[in-house]
Amino acid sequence: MLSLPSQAQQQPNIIVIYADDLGYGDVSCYGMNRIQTPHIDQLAKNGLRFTNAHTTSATCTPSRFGILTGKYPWKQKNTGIAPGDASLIIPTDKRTLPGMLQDAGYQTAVIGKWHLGLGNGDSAINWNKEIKPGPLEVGFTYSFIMPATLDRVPCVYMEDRHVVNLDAGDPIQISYQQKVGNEPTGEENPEKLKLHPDPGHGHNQTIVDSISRIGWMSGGHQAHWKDADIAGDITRKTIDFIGRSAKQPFFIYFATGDIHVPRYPHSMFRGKSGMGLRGDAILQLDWTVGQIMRALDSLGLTKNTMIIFSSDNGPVLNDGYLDKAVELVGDHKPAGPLRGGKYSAFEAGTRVPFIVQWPAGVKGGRQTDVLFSQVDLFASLAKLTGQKLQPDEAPDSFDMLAQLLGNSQKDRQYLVEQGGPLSIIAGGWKYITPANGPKMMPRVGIETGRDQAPQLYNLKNDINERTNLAEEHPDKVKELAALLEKVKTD
Ligand code: NG6
Ligand code: CA
Repeated sequence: MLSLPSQAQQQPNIIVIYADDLGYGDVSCYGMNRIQTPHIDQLAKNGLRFTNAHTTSATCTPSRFGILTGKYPWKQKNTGIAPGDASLIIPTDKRTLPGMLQDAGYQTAVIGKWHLGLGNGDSAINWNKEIKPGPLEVGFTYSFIMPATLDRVPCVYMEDRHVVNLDAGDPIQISYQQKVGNEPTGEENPEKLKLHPDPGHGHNQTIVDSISRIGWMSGGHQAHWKDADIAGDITRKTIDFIGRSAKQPFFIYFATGDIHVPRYPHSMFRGKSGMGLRGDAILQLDWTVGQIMRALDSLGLTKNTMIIFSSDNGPVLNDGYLDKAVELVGDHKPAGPLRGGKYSAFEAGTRVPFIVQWPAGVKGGRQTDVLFSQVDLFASLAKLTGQKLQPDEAPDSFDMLAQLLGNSQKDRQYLVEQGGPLSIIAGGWKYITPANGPKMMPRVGIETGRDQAPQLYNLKNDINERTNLAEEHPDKVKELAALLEKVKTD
């Protein structure tokens, strides 16, 4: 067992690389063999690879809420997938994970996808003026973001409180209710598209960079991002921030848009995976990770930087665009051995790749089956950096520092998953609460995990959740249902 890191090492730089919609089986160190992800594999080789780490939820906004607040998102209203004009859903009167690290002396940055709303909701966001509250009001020293998600307007970057590159003579207007301005839309002008939406999903509103999106936008032409450049742009911003902050501890929440739709990676990667744009986006994601590792190396920061690599929810092939992800997936299993996918209550919804590399504090080349939740990062990193949590802070976050560093194999006592219906895991058993609704989401081709009857799975020997043991073990069902009720009111 490693002893606790020395004083000097207790304030490592911390970079969370948060991929979007990357499945448990989508990188080669988790079983992908159609393409290789050498940089992500290198993290695993130098670090600790988790096989049983979870997001709080099977979609993006709630998982991001969970990681940054240390609170289960389903305990607060309005934490579902946010439209691009949503107001900020993170309370500004409680410490967040980055705010706690600021108190510990860190420079903190969010770079990449935000998708947690902006503004206080008193009036509609005016994209042409200063916008707050936002990342800077919830603990970040610096912010360079895509405000929502790549398939939603506004398709512009924001740096701190302003849209980047905005021409005052071409103001931005956004609506999720009706068309604004005269921009072409996917519905009216499909001939202008380089990537077509799947008619069953929508995504056929305003066209930006020859891709139609969800929502309507006019103006801001000079500020529009180019999808093929996003990975490079945010990687550059990250490396700049590392360079600027190299002398003090820094925390970067690097939320890449890969491999969410619309997938339109740089020409360096397009057509390179043989799996269509989804596979190409995985190659781009791996490149991004490599660039960040290289920058750390060149500044001599690798040894005392903790890199945490993970994803916000499980995989989906067709999430709205005809990008051939379904046709070209072949024998690749994006969720590895797991059942379900993004949106699902089955394991693939929330069990994701999770790797920790920190040469000064984590012995490399190891794997752990310990049950871990991303919501635990708050309390664990507070422990690491010597910050005391107040009773009302990060209420659902457990101190799992020893597990994060590979010094303990003790499972989280229980873990709640949100994939539509809630589930709870404890002692290797998983209970999915009964829920009405369809068993299948035909548009995305994913099983919801819903059933009107209680479901109980023994994950120790049935990781694929095939045999419902609820009838055989009514006492277990009762015990887990009661535990979940207790957690709900904690
Ligand atoms: C869904 C969108 C999907 C994606 C998702 C959010 C439709 C039909 N589907 O509602 O395309 O945007 O929301 O993904 O609109 S997430 O990873 O940001 O949660
Ligand atoms: Ca996502």
